[in-house]
Amino acid sequence: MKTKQIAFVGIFSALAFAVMFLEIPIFPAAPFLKYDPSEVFALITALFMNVKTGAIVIIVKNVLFYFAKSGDIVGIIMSTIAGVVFVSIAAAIWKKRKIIAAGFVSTIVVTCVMVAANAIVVPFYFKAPFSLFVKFLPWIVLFNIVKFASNFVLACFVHRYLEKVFRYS
Ligand code: RBF
Repeated sequence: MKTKQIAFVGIFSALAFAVMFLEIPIFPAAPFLKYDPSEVFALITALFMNVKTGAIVIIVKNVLFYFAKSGDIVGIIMSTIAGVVFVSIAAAIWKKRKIIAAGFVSTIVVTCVMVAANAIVVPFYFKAPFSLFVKFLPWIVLFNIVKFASNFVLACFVHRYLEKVFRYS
């Protein structure tokens, strides 16, 4: 790892870790789905560095959060899967200068992946029949679309701001 890469991971993992404490359950019908904007900092890292470094930011902030607050390994694993999928796809397409496509494709793919992950995890997590997952399904779809579309738009603004800062520094 180069020095600049280490600095990026340190600063952006710390920022991502800090905002993860927000944990807003945006849909009361599915309170285990909690919104936070931490993926914004991982996506920014992936754009200024590379996809692998962005994924490292996701893993570092989630491991820190597991020990600092959550203690819920299932939630952390779900958050890590979603974060890595979102950042990898969004950054890869963004780098081909297709920013609108990056937002749409990453949000749709991460939503599909998380529907599949929830289909496996929800019955075990709540020790309930598969029908509970079906009940939660509309909220899972809506949550992932709202969360990742919002975080993508936020990342666009932060990225534009940082590009100016880095240009004049
Ligand atoms: N996070 C997501 O971004 N998308 C999901 O679909 C998702 N599903 C989850 C399912 C379960 C059963 C749990 C416990 C967590 C899930 N999470 C998901 C993570 C959650 O929103 C939150 O980020 C973590 O619990 C850490 O606060």
